[in-house]
Amino acid sequence: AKTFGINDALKQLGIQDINPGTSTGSENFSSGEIISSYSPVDGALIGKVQATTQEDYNKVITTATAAFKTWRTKPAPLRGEIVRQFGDKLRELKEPLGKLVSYEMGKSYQEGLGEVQEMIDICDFAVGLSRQLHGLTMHSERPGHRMYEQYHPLGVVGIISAFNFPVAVWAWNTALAWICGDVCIWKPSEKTPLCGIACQKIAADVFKANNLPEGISNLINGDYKVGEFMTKDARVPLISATGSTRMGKIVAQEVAGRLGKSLLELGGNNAIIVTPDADIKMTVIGAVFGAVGTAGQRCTSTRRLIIHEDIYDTVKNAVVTAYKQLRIGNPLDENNHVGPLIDTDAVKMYQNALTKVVEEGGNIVVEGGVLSGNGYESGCYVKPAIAEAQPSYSIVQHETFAPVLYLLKYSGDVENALEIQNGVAQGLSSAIMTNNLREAERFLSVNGSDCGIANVNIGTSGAEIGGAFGGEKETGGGRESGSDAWKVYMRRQTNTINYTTELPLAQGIKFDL
Ligand code: UN1
Repeated sequence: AKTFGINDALKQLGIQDINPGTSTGSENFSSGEIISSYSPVDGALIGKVQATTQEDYNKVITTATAAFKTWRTKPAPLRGEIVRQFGDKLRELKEPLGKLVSYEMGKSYQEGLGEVQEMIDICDFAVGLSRQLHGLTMHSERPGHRMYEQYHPLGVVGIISAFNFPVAVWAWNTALAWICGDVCIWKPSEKTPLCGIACQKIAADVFKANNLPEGISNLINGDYKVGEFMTKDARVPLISATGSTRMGKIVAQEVAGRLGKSLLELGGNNAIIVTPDADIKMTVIGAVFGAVGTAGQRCTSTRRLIIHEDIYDTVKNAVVTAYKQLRIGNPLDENNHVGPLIDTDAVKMYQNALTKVVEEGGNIVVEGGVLSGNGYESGCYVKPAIAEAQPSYSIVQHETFAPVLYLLKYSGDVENALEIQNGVAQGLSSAIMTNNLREAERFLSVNGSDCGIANVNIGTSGAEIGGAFGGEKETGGGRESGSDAWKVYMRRQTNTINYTTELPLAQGIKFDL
């Protein structure tokens, strides 16, 4: 049963029963296998997408490579104007697209809308940036010489995105890549292929309306093997990949093997440190949203609460009480806080984590479990769980993409909490809850958090697009979205110009002929 206006949303977005999953813009084709997209919300078949074969991909890369030659010559502010129009279309279609995100992925409608808002925000950011792709001017050591640097478009950018942010992560990459003069080939997750179809249609309409060639925005579909068409292809100078650390290691090695560039956004194991000076009310909101929002399937989800022993029981009781108010159910129903996991495989991983933490000696304080019965027929709805654990447990060291929160206790100085926080392989997001200036600054200092994102009195998830997004260690080191993340989508060129009639050599070298 497709409820909550889903049928209308699909119609508005141009989703068919069977959709060709390969596209260079207005041209849509595909000769691969059929991928069926089932909603985790109610288990219903939403639609089908035909996957991309190697032959289909060859057509795409040829078209994209040709389009790049035209697109790169358009002035950057003009490219910005196209992205502005794309952002306007997203504003028009925010509700249906937000609904599709919610229905196909399972996050709450509010979060679906929030995801589309991130797309709109990055478009606005990219439009401004299209007039600010600045390089530096340097002073030459030689008389009568000028030296400066410029940023040129890179080429075809391959984007591999995950199911959990089925539209925003593509937009972060593609909006910047477009204003930088690149063309993009996107492989969305095979778990959320219809979100990809919808976005590609919106982009294609804009390019067509502006009489721009096929191949500036391209879509391919399928599993990791389809991603490999790009990772192995030297015609794709940059691969931006979001997903598991396991996937990232494979992509990194493949791309490095041909000396390509990769931008990796991989797993997180994000913690909030709660010190004796924390505001408990704020801590509870930040921690609970961080742990159960998107059913714990954000790479920035809060996995660990590192609580000082003096306030441990207070914080634990407050969080447990908050969990009792959580309503789990259809994410399109705005009365619910927590929707389903993406599929039943994710449910198994969630169950394994709960078994494992108990085996390792953990103590469950909020019981988990899979929900069944009316409204839960898809088998993907689970109860957010909390376990008291030790930092060293292997399951605590591991990222489980589900709403399982571990409570860890520390004593003494914030130093000890930092050691626990940094003592994992991942390094994406981190937070401290404190009103103590010394603790906050210590957390942000050179020997503080080792993560790409470090927040004070905010949770670990829900980053704004204006900052560079990404993390260290096994998170992969990439940065996308705001700040100067655009630079990865361009090639830098250093130019030295001699406007004299002499040819002095640098470093004072004499070479008289
Ligand atoms: C992700 O989970 O892959 O910071 C991205 C956040 C969101 C993006 C998450 N703005 O939680």
